[in-house]
Amino acid sequence: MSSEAVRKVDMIIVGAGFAGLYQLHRARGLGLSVQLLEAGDGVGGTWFWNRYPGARCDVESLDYSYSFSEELQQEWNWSERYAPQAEILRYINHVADRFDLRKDIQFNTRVASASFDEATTRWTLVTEAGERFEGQYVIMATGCLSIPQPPKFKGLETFKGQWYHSANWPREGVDFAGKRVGLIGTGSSGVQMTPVIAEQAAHLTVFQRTANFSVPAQNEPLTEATLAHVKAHYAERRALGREAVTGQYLSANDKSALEVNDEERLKEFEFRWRGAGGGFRMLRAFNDLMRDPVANRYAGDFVRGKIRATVKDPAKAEILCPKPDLPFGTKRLCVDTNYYETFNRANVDLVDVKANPITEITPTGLRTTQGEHQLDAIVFATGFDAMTGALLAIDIRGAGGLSLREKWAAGPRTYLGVSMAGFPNLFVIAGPGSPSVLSNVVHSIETHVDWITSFLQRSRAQGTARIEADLAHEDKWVEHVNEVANQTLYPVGNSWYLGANMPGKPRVFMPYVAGVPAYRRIIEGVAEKNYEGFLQA
Ligand code: N01
Repeated sequence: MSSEAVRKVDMIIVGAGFAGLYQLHRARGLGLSVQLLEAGDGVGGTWFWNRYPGARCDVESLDYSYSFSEELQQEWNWSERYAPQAEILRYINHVADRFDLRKDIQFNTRVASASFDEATTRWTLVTEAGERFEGQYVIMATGCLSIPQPPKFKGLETFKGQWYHSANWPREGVDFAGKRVGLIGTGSSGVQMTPVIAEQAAHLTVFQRTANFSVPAQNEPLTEATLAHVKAHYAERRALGREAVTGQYLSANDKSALEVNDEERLKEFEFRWRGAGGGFRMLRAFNDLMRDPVANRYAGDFVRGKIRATVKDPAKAEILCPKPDLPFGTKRLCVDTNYYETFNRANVDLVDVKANPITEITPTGLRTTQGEHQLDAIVFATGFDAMTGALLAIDIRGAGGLSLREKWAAGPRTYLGVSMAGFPNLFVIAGPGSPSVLSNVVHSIETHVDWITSFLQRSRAQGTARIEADLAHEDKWVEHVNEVANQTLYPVGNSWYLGANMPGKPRVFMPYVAGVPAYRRIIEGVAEKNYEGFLQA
């Protein structure tokens, strides 16, 4: 397309991950013409970019999958409880083919700006290559963890070896055999990579700034019998997920950690650590882990006990134990396979870079305040500009030229996590102010897409050209999101949920913590009251 030509459609979707693809499918069902723009050269979003060794989902595959098509969920066979990245990418490619989605997707297209025209009530999006697209509706399906935080280390440009970021991994993979590898970052990405790189490399040094909590995934192959059973009862599983706080059914214990004796408490934690299936089940061990500091401390102490029992070198174990200023689960809980065990290997070292900060990258390695480490390769698992990064990377101008970057200068403000006052006809999927990253995000994506689609169907039937969140309702929602977050321990941990991982980013707790069922009842209530809080003209 020439840069002067404008492609006009009803809806423009940005991003071809789980959210964008499903929105495309649903919008077609409304009879809308749709153009989906995707920066990568394939579908998959997060799963397209994050190809680092050991990458897999921390939500079980049988839940982290679309529920909208019975045929799809019956025909697809997941191989493991937690699917590896390559398998999720195969799944999402299968979905794109099965529903014939590719013909409306333009790949290798990064959106640079989006501006709303009050006279026509339409948006114009301009790509980095200068192409223009015009649509009545814009759906930002840009993802919550899609803008990697670039490594900002003095001297990186002098490094003679290879360096990589977890979220921008070479497609052909990396062979670390015989190499001395340095890994910076111990969030979910670093924790998943550590055991795999340790097996390949001659030597691995993990540079840890903050010790995070990690729990065993208890991953295992899914047997034919398990698959057959789940498929026979899939509707029930999905229904349980809808009523679970995270959108994924994990049996929750409705007792306080304070109402049981030490023996019962330990038994419950042990059960969740190994017997019940591992992973996020630990967060559901008692009903007050994320609200009561004493209850939370019990969980933290339990995991610290496990670390000390697993890691043979007591000095390493102490470095790996999260400190009391990080309550259990307030940073995204890591879900691992053999993470702590890996530190018993002779070829793995651990460096505490909080005590001895990294001062610079050198041509042959990395220097901390304690000395130099010789490295052939450096892996940055240093995270993302989460939740707002992808939206603010685009110069979005709403009614009257209002800039989203200015509106969000002190932190994100949305109504219901899907819409922003001043930005008519533009919706965000799983945005800040919705359960999003605190939930099984595929479930939250389906909830948002279905809700947005119903709203558009109705507004088109009524001849409404412009839909916009009302500022007063938005303000109230932001207040509510903060209020419920402050009733929990979440804002205590210095996490990316708060923007605390990005120097200079406003400190605002971004996801909505009240849980998936509570949130869904709110948005359903809004819909029933003629989409209360939206100006419709
Ligand atoms: O990123 P992170 P991630 N010097 O921000 C450290 C999802 N995800 O890519 O804590 C030294 O969690 C930083 O240290 P600190 C999941 O939601 C899911 O691992 O800021 N260290 C931290 O240790 C996850 O939460 C899956 O002190 C530096 C690490 O880098 C989210 O993505 C898999 C540093 C960043 O951790 C992000 O995870 C992977 C510096 N200058 C990701 N800068 C699954 O489904 C940063 N760090 C399993």
